[in-house]
Amino acid sequence: MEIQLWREILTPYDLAVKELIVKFEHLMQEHRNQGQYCPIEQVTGRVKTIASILDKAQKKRIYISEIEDKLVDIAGVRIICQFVEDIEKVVEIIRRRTDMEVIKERDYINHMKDSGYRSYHMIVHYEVQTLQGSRKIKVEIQIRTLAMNFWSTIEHSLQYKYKKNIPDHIREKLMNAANAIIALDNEMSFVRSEIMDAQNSFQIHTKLVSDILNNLQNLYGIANEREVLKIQDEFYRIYELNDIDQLNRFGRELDIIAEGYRAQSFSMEET
Ligand code: 0O2
Repeated sequence: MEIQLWREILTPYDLAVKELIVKFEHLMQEHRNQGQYCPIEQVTGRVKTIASILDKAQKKRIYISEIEDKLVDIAGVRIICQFVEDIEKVVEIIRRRTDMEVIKERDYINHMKDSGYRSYHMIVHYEVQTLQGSRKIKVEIQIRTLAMNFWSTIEHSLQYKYKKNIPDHIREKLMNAANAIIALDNEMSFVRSEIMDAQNSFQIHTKLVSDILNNLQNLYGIANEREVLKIQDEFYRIYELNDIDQLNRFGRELDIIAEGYRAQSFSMEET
């Protein structure tokens, strides 16, 4: 097949990957904005290279004409989580979405592959709009922890280096490492709630400070400057105390003051 034709075939796959990355990143942002813990730590994606598509097709004895139907990972999105428990949460989020239709799931988390590989795979149908109209694209979503991803990246590079024939002594080391990853993820699960609490309070603090600064900035336009400076100094004093309850109280009081000024400026506009 001509290279140009391949590019045309792969264009909607590229669009699907880009759109899905934007959507998952937006989901992360939404969690942050609401001061909620997000089960997604990082999202990446790629379209398989032509060489890799041909290689896989040859290995699986797939005709070129059947590639789009039978190769399910031409478009791939990878979602990295901090904790094993987050994987199930992400799977649920994907199952509930109406813009992705799950057509296959593979649980290599509870059913580790012989290589030691662990990850949760979901194949979804995702619709993109192209110049030629709408197209349903198959996308493979791989969901795994940071630790699983570390193992898989190293093992993938070794597969490449040894052309898929990794020597036995290295295989053994990789198996040991895979077991260590299981132990590490289990250990981390014990401290998950502690870490989530710490991250949550950090996010809540960041959102609170950002809301206060916004309110202060808006006050400059409508309130007496001397009074705003006084409120600002009070904010600095409370901020330095590093006490979330006091900061919360200050935020609520500032909301009431800002609301009062806004109401005043509206009534002045009306008269
Ligand atoms: P690449 O280079 O990442 O694209 P099947 O559905 O069983 O007929 P397939 O498509 O190989 O065959 O499915 P499987 O086993 O679920 O693998 C899909 C992808 O998962 C692979 O794509 C890898 O990305 C990843 N994967 C599966 N097994 C392993 C493994 O042992 N080690 C690592 N590092 N990754 C693995 P590709 O096309 O093989 O590779």
